[in-house]
Amino acid sequence: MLIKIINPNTSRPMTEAIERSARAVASMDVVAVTTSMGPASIESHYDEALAVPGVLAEMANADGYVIACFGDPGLDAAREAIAAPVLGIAEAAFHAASFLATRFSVVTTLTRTCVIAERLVRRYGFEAQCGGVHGTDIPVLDLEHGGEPLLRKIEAAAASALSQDRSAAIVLGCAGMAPLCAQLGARLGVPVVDGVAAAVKFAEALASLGLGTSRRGDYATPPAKPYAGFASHLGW
Ligand code: 5HY
Repeated sequence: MLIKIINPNTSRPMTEAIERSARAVASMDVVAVTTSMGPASIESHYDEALAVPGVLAEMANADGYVIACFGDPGLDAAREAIAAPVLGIAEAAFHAASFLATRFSVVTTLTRTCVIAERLVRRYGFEAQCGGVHGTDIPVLDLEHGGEPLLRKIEAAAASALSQDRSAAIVLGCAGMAPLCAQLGARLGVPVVDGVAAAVKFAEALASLGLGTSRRGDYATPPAKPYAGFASHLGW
């Protein structure tokens, strides 16, 4: 069985980092792909909107899918598009963290994206478990360079989130933070959840159970119709 991980931004180095993190935990075959269209990084509502067609164009030829951007862009549309299980890294990380602590905090990139994560917390029903979403104002693509100063900045933000929110686990709010997960966990002494790894394991679990997205109700295949312009090849 194959799990396909889709990086909704067009950064190949970030896709490679995502694939390394996924391979480190996967039991099934995994492949990470970079979308052929969209923003270099996703740090706004506008970026997120323009990332979705690229995600949908990749929904084929796998037994499970992971959308590797913390806004879970296009998750519902992707679940309509294909019967195989589709996991967003934010939703997967929230579920994983909720098994590990009664309250968790999210540490993400630009403060302006915190509202996107806060909306997902509400949408997925984790208001009671999520103590807060905290920005570090680290641009997404800066994560590709890694390094001690960046690690220290995220560690400091996580440490203050734990005390401010009285939480006991950290959710990393960007796929680009996946390579830092183990080091942060060792330094903070609490569970640190990387959504890429969590989503890969949940996708494997569902695929191995032979379970996929329901074809009944709102996730049923969309009604057939012509699509124009750049979407012409995305129609039914
Ligand atoms: C991500 N952006 O995981 C999100 C993180 C964010 O390009 N990959 C991106 O800041 O929302």
